[in-house]
Amino acid sequence: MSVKLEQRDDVAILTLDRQEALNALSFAIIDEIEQAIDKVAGMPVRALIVTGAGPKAFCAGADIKELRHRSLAQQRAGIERGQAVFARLDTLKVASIAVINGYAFGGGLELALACTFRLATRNAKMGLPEIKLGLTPGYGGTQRLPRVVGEARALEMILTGRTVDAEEALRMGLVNRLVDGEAVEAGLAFAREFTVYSLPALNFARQAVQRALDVPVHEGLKIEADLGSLAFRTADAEEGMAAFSDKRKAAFRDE
Ligand code: CO8
Repeated sequence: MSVKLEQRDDVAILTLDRQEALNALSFAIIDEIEQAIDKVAGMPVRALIVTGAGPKAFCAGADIKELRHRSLAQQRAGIERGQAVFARLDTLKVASIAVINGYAFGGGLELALACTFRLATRNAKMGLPEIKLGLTPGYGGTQRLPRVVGEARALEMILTGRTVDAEEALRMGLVNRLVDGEAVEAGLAFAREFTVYSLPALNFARQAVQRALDVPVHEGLKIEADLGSLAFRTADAEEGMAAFSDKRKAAFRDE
């Protein structure tokens, strides 16, 4: 197995481990990622960390050696399959954190873009170099990158295929933070900043923000009103407001 799944406290950790190919995404690994996401959906966790094994790479992208000599129909099916698997990260019941600990190219960066948050170690290097292969991004990069960094920066990265280092990625908002030390520990520390809160409230907030970029503002505000009202009806909202009044720490129960 090239995808490892473990649980540390209340956080699931998915690690790509195919170090001889810099954790490149073979079609078999795409299947394994899907199986791991299925398992995470049934685990008692409050966040998912996605990272790469070894000192060099988060993930060097689709397995280029597998891509050659495929029919057009196979290529289209492969693209749609990868898109569908990565889309499951978006809709997973818990937020996901990509800890980019080295190279994240092509499908590797697209995997990170499908996560809720991205952290990068200082040696991280990112890019969508498909253009250099005569290809274009196929696992969501053309859609998610402009939503994260804006159209002009996304077009620059996609049309030039250039590599962005960790500092530049932070400046352009491609990653949320740069982290030092061990990747999983850094991801766990970040996760603890939100896993203490009510899962229903976290999910309502995440859904509202995710849908913001797909609908006009007036519709987005309706979504905000709907989800905000649902949050207000939860026992956790009652507990949170009571705890504020009582000057104590809230004890959320995800209800
Ligand atoms: N696929 C297959 N093997 C890879 C890949 C890859 N993407 N990246 C690295 N490897 C392999 C190398 O072939 C090498 O194996 P070997 O020792 O057997 O020759 C091993 O990993 C180590 O790699 P390098 O020796 O190249 O290591 P360096 O440190 O010199 O370079 C780089 C690291 C810069 C990351 C370099 O390996 C590189 O440029 N890799 C390719 C990056 C890339 O172009 N990624 C985009 C791929 S296309 C894509 O992701 C499209 C997504 C959507 C497609 C939809 C398909 C259905």
